[in-house]
Amino acid sequence: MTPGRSPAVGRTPSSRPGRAAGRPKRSSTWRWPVIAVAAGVMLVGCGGGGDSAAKSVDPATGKKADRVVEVRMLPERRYEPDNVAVKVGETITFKLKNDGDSFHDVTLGDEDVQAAREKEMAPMGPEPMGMDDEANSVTVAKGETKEFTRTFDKAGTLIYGCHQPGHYSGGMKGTVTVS
Ligand SMILES: [Cu+2]
Repeated sequence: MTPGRSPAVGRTPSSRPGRAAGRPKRSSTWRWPVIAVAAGVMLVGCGGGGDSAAKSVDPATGKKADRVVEVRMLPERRYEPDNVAVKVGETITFKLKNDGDSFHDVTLGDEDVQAAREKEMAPMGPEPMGMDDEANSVTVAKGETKEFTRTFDKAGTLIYGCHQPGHYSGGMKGTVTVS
């Protein structure tokens, strides 16, 4: 989106938990048109810390969530649960609860999306850090909970992975099975 920028510029590591520093403007290969909308919704949600009503609608489809699925991030760098089964057409609000001892994040997408995110995070260094939320990536500080809502309109398997340093390669991932 901003050409010619070095990867490190504009990605403000937020040292304080819960603050989305800077503007979500990183490029993502995934669903470009909805990013602006999603970012707006997430920023609104971040301010109050409890405005889940604003986030229980999929910004891409306008559909209200059919149900809420809670996913916990554990200190041993795992998600609980690590598989979520949904029906085609269902809209799910994921409630992401960080019970770990550092930042964790969730990127939802296929293998390519995971690989791209891993590559994007690589230059950020070895320390866990907060990142601006995007349409398909949400970072959660320890002790905090965030939500995002997504409609699953195609059968198949998606992955949710954490791309804090070493987490994804260490197995911090889960699957959404859509059938
Ligand atoms: Cu993690």
